[in-house]
Amino acid sequence: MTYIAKPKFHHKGLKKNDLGFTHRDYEGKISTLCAGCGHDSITASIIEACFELSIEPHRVAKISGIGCSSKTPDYFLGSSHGFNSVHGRMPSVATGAILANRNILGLGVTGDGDTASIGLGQFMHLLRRNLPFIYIIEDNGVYGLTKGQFSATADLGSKLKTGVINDLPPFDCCALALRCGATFVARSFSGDKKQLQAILKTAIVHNGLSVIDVISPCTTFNDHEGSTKSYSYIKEHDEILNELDFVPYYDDISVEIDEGEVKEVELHDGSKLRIKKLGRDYDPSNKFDALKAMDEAEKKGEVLTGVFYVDTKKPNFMEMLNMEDAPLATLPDSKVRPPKEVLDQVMEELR
Ligand SMILES: Cc1ncc(C[n+]2csc(CCOP(=O)(O)OP(=O)(O)O)c2C)c(N)n1
Ligand code: SF4
Ligand SMILES: [Mg+2]
Repeated sequence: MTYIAKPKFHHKGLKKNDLGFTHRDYEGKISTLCAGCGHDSITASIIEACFELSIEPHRVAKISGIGCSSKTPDYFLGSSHGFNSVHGRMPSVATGAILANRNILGLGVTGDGDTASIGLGQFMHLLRRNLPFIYIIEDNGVYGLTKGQFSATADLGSKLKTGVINDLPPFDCCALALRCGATFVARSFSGDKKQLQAILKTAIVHNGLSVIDVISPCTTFNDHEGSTKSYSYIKEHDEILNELDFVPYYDDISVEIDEGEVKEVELHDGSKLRIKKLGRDYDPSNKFDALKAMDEAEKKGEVLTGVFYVDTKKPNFMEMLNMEDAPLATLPDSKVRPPKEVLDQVMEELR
């Protein structure tokens, strides 16, 4: 039996989306994270993006690893499917889930430790596969849940609350994602809800792997002077690469566009991502421009945010595998199991 979420009974005054759902239908349990934690702002943006795009909650699978960040799927989309996996192993669980049911919208939430420390091997293989999946890294540069040790995204020279200085260079998850095959790569800041929501909405309709690295300050262990992932550091060093606006395909497009300043990227379902170029002539379809922009920002000590790269042409994992249109999970045994005679023949050959 398939469980289908239905709009709950709500006070008349609450705003509804096209499916009749209100914000409350996209909320989850009350967060148990520390007050001011950036992860809670990301949760709020996920709720808003799903509400505005009228996503059917029963069609979403939330998959995470272990960490404060990986706890957050409990705080949004309370009637969706959810799986809290093992530390650093979310990509393989997600790959299995999406392969089993290609109609599901896979939403992965993970941390910088989960991704770039223990989970680096799994992350790299996910990148090669272009699985249609949204991979959100809630990046605070520390292992928040285990009391704030440096993760592999902590910047060289950044300081822990205890005074310990990081003497190892970081992995840049966006640069890795670009190099290894992700077809949508973006960085945002938990405090910039407008930008983050536009990025999330685009990732939701993108038909391939979307990696979104969201700088998300840990107010308890990494929000002091000397940290490069604190609220004050990001506010001072944030350089916005492009101003984004997402237009769903079913909306009338009635926004004034200044041709000289806007680059429009059409996504698979006809939705459009409009990227307003600021200063430099940035082309999000050029991987080399993206790597160069990241490199330049790093040299200047800036945190570059925006959509770095979009490729709508590369086949996704399902297309590469030539899979049936019908989700595997819905196929009868007769279609997914070889008949007894074939199994007997295989056994015979192995004798
Ligand atoms: C196999 C395994 N190793 C280590 C741990 C301990 N552990 C739990 S969460 C975590 C780090 C979480 O850091 P991150 O992914 O950055 O999430 P955050 O808490 O910062 O959001 C560690 C090392 C574990 N649960 N399982
Ligand atoms: S320890 Fe840090 S990451 Fe974890 S909930 Fe608290 S503020 Fe957030
Ligand atoms: Mg972390």
